[in-house]
Amino acid sequence: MRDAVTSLIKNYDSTGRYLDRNALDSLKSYFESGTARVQAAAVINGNAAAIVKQAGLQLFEDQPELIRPGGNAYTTRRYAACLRDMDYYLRYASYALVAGNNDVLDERVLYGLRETYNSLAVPIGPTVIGVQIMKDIVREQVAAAGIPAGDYLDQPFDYITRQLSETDI
Ligand SMILES: CCC1=C(C)/C(=C/C2=NC(=C\c3[nH]c(/C=C4\NC(=O)[C@H](C)[C@H]4CC)c(C)c3CCC(=O)O)/C(CCC(=O)O)=C2C)NC1=O
Repeated sequence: MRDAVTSLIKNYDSTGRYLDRNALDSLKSYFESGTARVQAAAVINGNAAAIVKQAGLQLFEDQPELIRPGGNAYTTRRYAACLRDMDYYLRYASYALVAGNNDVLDERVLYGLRETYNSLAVPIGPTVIGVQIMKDIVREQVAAAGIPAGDYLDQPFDYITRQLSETDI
C-alpha cells in the first residue's frame, strides 16, 4: 500500500534520480492539502452511517427497480449487502483521501471486484451512481464544515467510478 510520498520516492528511486522540480511541486501540493484531507476524513468518520444511509435512500429512490422483486438489492439480505458495499467504498475512500493516493483502493477494494459483481449479477451502473451520490454528500458536508472541498476530495470516488466502469459486462 502506498501514499503520495512513498509512491513518489519509489518512482524516483527506481531510476536513481534526485527529486526534481516536478516531484517537489507534487509533494508541496500534497502537504498543502494535508490539513484539509485530514479534516475531510474526520467529517466522513463522524458521519459515515448517515452518509451511507442517505446515499442508499437516494439511490433506491432514483432506481426503484433495484429493490423490487427481480432487482439485485431485493430481499433484506441483498439490500444490506448493497449498503455494506457502499460503506466499504466510503471507508476506503477516506483512507485514499488521507494517503493522497489510490493504491489502497486497487489493493483492498477493486482487485477482483468486477468478477465478483459479474458472477452475482450486481449491476455496475447503479453502483457507480451510489458512489457518486456519496461523493456529492461528502462534498456538501465538508464544505458546510468550512473545509476547502477541492478536487482532492473527488479523486477517490472518481477513481472507484472509473475503475468499476472500465469494463465490458
Ligand atoms: C472491502 C472490499 C470489498 C468489497 C467492495 C466487497 C464487495 C462485495 N459485494 C458482494 C455482494 C453484493 N453486493 C451488492 C450490491 C449492490 N446491489 C445492487 O443492486 C446495488 C447497485 C449495489 C449496492 C450499491 C449486493 C446486493 C450483493 C449481494 C449479492 C448476492 O449475494 O446475490 C460480495 C459477495 C460476497 C458477499 O455478499 O459478501 C462482495 C465480495 N467485498 C469486500 O470485501
